[in-house]
Amino acid sequence: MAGEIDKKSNFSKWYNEILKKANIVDVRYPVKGLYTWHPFGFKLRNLVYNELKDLHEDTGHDEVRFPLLIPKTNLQKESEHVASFEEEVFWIDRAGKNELDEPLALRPTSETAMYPLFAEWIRSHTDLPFKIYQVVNTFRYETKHTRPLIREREISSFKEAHTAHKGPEETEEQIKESIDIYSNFFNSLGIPYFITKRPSWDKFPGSKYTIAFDTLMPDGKALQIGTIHNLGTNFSKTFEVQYEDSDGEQQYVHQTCFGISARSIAALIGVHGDNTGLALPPKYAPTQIVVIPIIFSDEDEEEILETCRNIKKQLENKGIRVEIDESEDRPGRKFYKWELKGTPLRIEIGPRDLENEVMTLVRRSTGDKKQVSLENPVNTIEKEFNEIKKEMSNQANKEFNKNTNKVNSPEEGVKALSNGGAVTADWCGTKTCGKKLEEKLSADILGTILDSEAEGPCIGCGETGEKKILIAKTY
Ligand code: A5A
Ligand code: MG
Ligand code: ZN
Repeated sequence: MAGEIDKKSNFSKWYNEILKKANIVDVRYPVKGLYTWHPFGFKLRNLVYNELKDLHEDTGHDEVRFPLLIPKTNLQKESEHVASFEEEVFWIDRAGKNELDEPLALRPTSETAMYPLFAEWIRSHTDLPFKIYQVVNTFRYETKHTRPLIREREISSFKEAHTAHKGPEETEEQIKESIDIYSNFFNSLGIPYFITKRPSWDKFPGSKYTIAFDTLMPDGKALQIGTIHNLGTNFSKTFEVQYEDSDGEQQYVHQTCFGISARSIAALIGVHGDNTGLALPPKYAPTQIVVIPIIFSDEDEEEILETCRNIKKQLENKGIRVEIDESEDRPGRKFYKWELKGTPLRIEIGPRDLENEVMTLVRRSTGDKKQVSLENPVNTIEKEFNEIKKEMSNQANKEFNKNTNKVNSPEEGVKALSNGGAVTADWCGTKTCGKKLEEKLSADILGTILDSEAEGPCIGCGETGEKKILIAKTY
């Protein structure tokens, strides 16, 4: 992006600029919080979501599609759920000239759309576990600062999964599986994350508890990129979702739900991008390789182009997404254009390369350049892709770990958080102390680190520490 905007010191501006320059989304739709995907952005989105869908399918979740509109009485059945979403719901109460008999809500999430039908679909213990997901748009009238992909009012790419089980043990097993699915997903994107159990005051409305994935964005703020909720029997009692157990008794199912949005794309862009533009792991780049002929004279032209096309064909036959840039632009201009789009690998072929029977490879992530034989390009490229992926993950992890530090007092916390990032601390586990701590640090308790134990006393009140918590400023 001509290197003008610095990602770290001016993240908001960098982010908006990259969404525009790299053709991810257009923000000029005339309704606040609604954004339009460009073709390039949507290709990237689909590559990422195909992985997410595969991970669900591979673990036995089947895709469904429920309607967008929820009757008011259904939405309002679960009291804790509706109380929390009340302020965020868009309503339809008219159609043409007529007022509707019953207002319809645009789904803010689909529990109350789905579970009345779960009561019909689930009859017997042989129907369990029951595992479905859908990728849809949902609507929330967000009052905090809206941002493309990060805080949308039309959550354009909402993946929500919903499961039902016989009892609490099976439900805990499902939570573990969902944590695995999300871990695999973010590992594959090279996005580092914390997994925490949200404090009671920040759990999903209507759930017993919430497990959340958070990453750190370049401005040092934490972004919640996925959540997993144990719903217990709260919703099944409300919507009468029962099954007949092996003794012929009626039992309420135990439920979970878990969601991911386009925040996963925002994180991918934010974590790996740099002042030149996007940087994408090979698996997710709409164009994985660009081949650039370096032509100095008419004499060389034909043979160079021939070689470029030949390489392209060999790679394409293996399903690698590759393009040749045969435009009239000068090479430097081409390099810049494909770097901005995050193309992970550039192949340059010029007269010198031909002479030596090599091609020049340039990695987007590091700028590293090397010559490799023209023989067997598929093998070479597959190896390159693996290394690039590893390198990008390592780089992201390094940054993430550098920005996560243990503190032993609120003062240390304030100081550490002033540079952005997250801090870990020992905590007594009480809400009053937690709330005070959040105020003192002007930051949020993301939650308790799973399976952690405190090493010392609570940094808030000095009482016995129970758990290790993560604290960060958040979006
Ligand atoms: N039914 C469950 C899964 C649910 O709705 N959970 S949730 O409210 O936590 O949302 C799931 C995920 O969607 C969140 O973890 C967050 O990453 C993302 N999300 C929430 N609100 C969003 C918004 N306004 N814009 C973009 N993403 C959002
Ligand atoms: Mg909310
Ligand atoms: Zn305390």
